[in-house]
Amino acid sequence: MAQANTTPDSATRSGTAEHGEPELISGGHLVAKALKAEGVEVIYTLCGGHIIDIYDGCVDEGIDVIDVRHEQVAAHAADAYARITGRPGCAVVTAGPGTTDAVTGVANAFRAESPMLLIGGQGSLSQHKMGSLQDLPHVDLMTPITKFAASIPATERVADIVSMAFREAHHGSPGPAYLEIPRDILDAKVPVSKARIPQAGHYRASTHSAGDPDSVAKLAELVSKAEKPCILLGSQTWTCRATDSAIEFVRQLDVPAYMNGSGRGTLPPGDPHHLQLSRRYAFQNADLIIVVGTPFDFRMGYGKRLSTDATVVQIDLDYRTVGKNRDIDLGIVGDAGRVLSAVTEMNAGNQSVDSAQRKAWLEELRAVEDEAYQKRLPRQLSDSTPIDPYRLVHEINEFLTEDSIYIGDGGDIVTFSGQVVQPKAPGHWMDPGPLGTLGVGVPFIMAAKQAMPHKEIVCLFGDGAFSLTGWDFETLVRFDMPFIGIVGNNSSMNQIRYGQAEKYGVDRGRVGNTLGDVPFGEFAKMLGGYGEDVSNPADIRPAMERARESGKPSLINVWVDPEVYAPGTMNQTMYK
Ligand SMILES: Cc1ncc(C[n+]2csc(CCOP(=O)(O)OP(=O)(O)O)c2C)c(N)n1
Repeated sequence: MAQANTTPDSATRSGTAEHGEPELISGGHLVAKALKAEGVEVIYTLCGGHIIDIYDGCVDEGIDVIDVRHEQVAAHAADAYARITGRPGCAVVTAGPGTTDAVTGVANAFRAESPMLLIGGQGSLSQHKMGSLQDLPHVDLMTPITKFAASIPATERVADIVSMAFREAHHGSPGPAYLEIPRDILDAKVPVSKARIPQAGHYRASTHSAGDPDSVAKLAELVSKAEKPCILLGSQTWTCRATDSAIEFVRQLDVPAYMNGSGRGTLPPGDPHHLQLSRRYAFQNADLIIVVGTPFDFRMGYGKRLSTDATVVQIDLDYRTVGKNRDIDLGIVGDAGRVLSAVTEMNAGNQSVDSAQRKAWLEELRAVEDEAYQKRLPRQLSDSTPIDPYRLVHEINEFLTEDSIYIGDGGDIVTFSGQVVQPKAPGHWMDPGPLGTLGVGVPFIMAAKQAMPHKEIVCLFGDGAFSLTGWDFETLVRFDMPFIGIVGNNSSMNQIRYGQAEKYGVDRGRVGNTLGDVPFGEFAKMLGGYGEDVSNPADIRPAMERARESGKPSLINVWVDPEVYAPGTMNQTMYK
């Protein structure tokens, strides 16, 4: 894979001490040193005169520079890099339009609790409020969608404030931070001795808090006494890297598990405790429901889908999430891994867990699960043309290996995949998160391939979603980042079309959501990738195999039936 398109200079630009002069360092080089201390290995960027000194610093620090074609892509890639690596992702954009272009990516990271840092340029402080090129109130713009937004007032403070941003980004549930650096502050050189340059591992504390011990003990008791418990492993299961603790918990205490968001893949498909299609039933019939690291937001019907008779326990990194929208019986603010491990340990050898009862409960859920699966199976195996979206997502699920990171970027087509595609390993499922942003696919691929070059990346796009950020397919070609892309092409924004047609009738329901018949395989070829067009269900798998073999960024354009919709779209579940 092509790494940074930069070559380190042999001489450091930080200013060599000569003739007794103090060693000098510029703001951009201080940024790079602070990024390096945090373990940031790459920045995503689109250039501008306000920020070039940061690139120069990155050259010295050996930080890769991935230059993209739209700042939204840079910000989404930084978000994805943070999710995949557990280290902050960083995007660097120029002042004004560069920063406003990045807003969507930062907003997405905010709702997804992803600790990315956006660094943006600004006109020189010496021209403050004079109408300098690309001047905007960036900090005001960013404040509501970040955990921390600030302007850096002095070159000496640059690295210090970058490390402050990282502290803030990791506090409680993680999230994005934004720093504006005026051009003269970035370019100025100051004596190294006057700048605080925080050293790796010496400027922030571990955030793995264990939760209130009394509450943890209470949870251990509830689990041991429950007859029909279940657990929902949400995104923070992955954020906290709590997957091993979660697996131990469900296996040792015999608790059926459901997964959502980045928590998908915590248990492998086929695991006796891995359940998916019986969730609604479990939430109605369980006597104990443990919700880990996911809010009672629209994805949970704001908590309304949980039986009012069940004992509900919520574990979250953020105190503001616990008990929000729905009453709970027990709340624990803490790290999912620490809490679950403590509960497992407290119950080790506990005889009060009635294994026969648990077995019967698991069998009850498995029967519900199997019935739902059998009902859907004919659609998954359908040979009809145009292709049933269920068949497409079934083929993708069969195609994934333990080393495939799956990314979903689209509307209805991705709703289908949410029902059928099961990642085979923890951290191998990526979606935008609760902001539901279309266009994350290409940048998420970029970050996943950069962070995990040995992994295979498989991305399912809607044709609408791909079109938002698709030009950065070229960036994937330029940096030699192979992946298998599948476009579920229905020439429409179908998820919106359904609700419109229901409300206004079929003809009026077509307004504003109809796309052209774009053969995206040709688009991939035009930009130097691999592409194919598929209209027959039997050709899906061989086309994906050829894309895998090609070793190139690829798009398999699959024409799917525009007249069928996923159940979630038909129920308009997302608005309820
Ligand atoms: C950036 C952004 N703009 C608009 C929307 C609203 N939206 C949700 S689903 C959808 C349709 C997506 O179409 P496509 O990706 O082709 O998938 P399909 O629903 O057709 O399967 C739209 C426009 C959104 N979620 N994100």
